[in-house]
Amino acid sequence: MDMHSAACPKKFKKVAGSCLRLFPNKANFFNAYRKCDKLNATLLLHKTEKQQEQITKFLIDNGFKLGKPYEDEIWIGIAALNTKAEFVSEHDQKTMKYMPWLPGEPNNRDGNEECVVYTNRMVYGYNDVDCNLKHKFVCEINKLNN
Ligand SMILES: [Ca+2]
Repeated sequence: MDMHSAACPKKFKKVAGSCLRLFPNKANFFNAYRKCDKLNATLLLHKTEKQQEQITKFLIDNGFKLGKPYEDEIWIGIAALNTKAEFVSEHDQKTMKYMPWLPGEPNNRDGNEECVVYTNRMVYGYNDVDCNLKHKFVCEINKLNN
């Protein structure tokens, strides 16, 4: 292996400049977040449309049935748990420049949707949902400056 290449930890796979690890067992947002944190990782974030495409391909290749709505949705590391109810990266509370919301989202249904999942309703994108729902998740370690 090239000494200059940023190797990923065991069980993580290098995708689009990040190391990703899939967790097929569903958990609520908080437990998923903690699980990633213990691995010095964060919940998945998309930084650009190109990176989103590469990661989506990786997810599909790894058995995620993202083509079917409401099945196999994946937690994204974005939440609006702050006092301003603003969607930010939960890890560092920074505003995300790239947030591919699905049409009509975020809609904060019943005033109870403060976390974000990656899902498919004809197109791939974000939906705000109840943080206590259980979903699969991906932990990410950022390796490259992008
Ligand atoms: Ca919603």
